[in-house]
Amino acid sequence: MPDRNRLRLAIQKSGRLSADSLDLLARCGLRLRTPKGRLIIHAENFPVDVLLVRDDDIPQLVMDEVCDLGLVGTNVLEETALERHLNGANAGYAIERSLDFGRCRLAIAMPEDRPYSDTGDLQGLRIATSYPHLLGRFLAGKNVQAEVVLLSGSVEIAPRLGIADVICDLVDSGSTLEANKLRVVETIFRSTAVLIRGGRPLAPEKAHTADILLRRIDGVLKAAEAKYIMLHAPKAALPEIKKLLPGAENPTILPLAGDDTKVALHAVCSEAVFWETMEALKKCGASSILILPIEKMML
Ligand code: PRT
Ligand code: ZN
Repeated sequence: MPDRNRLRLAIQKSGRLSADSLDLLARCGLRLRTPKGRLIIHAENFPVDVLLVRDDDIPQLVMDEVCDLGLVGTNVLEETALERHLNGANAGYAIERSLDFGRCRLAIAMPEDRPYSDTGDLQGLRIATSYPHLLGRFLAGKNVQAEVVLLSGSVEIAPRLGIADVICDLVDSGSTLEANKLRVVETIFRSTAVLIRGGRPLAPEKAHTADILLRRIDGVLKAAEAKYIMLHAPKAALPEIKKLLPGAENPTILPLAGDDTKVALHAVCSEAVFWETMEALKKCGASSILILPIEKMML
């Protein structure tokens, strides 16, 4: 019998989001052993069961309340929601957190040698895509009539095969497009991985577990950007040095043994510390500047 109080979380079984999803859960302290071939993993030290599924199935598993939470790209989420709205199915969900992986954009791309000036040039063309609803919404918004050719994969070869004139597909680095002599002419959607829950509130026991998980995710996300900075500084330069520290509140100032003119400064910077910042600190007289990663953070 499944334990009704355990939270069910769907993640991608195998693909671009899998490693980052498992990594996030591990950073949140969930002990997940992943035996090969298993479709469900019971966290050993936390009341969460993780379902390993295709990313396309994640929104509907959450919207149909088979799972309480899901980790999925907003591209798949929005496409599914549009489709379910059209079919009159329940499309309720809430985005609990935006995550720092799975970034890409859904873009219309044309053969490099084809001229393009604006969306009017898409009129009457055949556009191959796996995202008919996101594309349809974009075209309708621009008053463009085009034929949508539905393909489930390898969309980028459609123009070469002669089954479409242009494509609408996910782009990350752009190298797939380049290899197929295509160029982006319109970005229609920007996507990132998100943690979602269904439209209805969770039962109290599960809501409590979800709250703990969300707070841990917040800690992981904050720690990813944050850095711990340590440096030595002349006392006189402190006001200027403090102004240079990105997003630091109330640094700790410690005396330096054997030197009355200098102090040690320790601070948590909530934003990334770039080389330029370090160079500016050095110019103000700072020395022995150390920037350390932060593994976990709870404010
Ligand atoms: O089997 P399953 O259905 O679970 O996996 P899948 O093959 O449908 O999806 P997968 O693993 O390829 O992608 C999962 C999710 O990762 C997507 O839904 C997006 O949210 C996100 N993501 C981020 C991407 C990309 N970047 C991406 N670049 N998904 C796909 N691509 C593909 C794109 O379709 C194109 O073929 O990568 C190619 C382009 O990459 P670049 O770097 O050459 O531009
Ligand atoms: Zn998929």
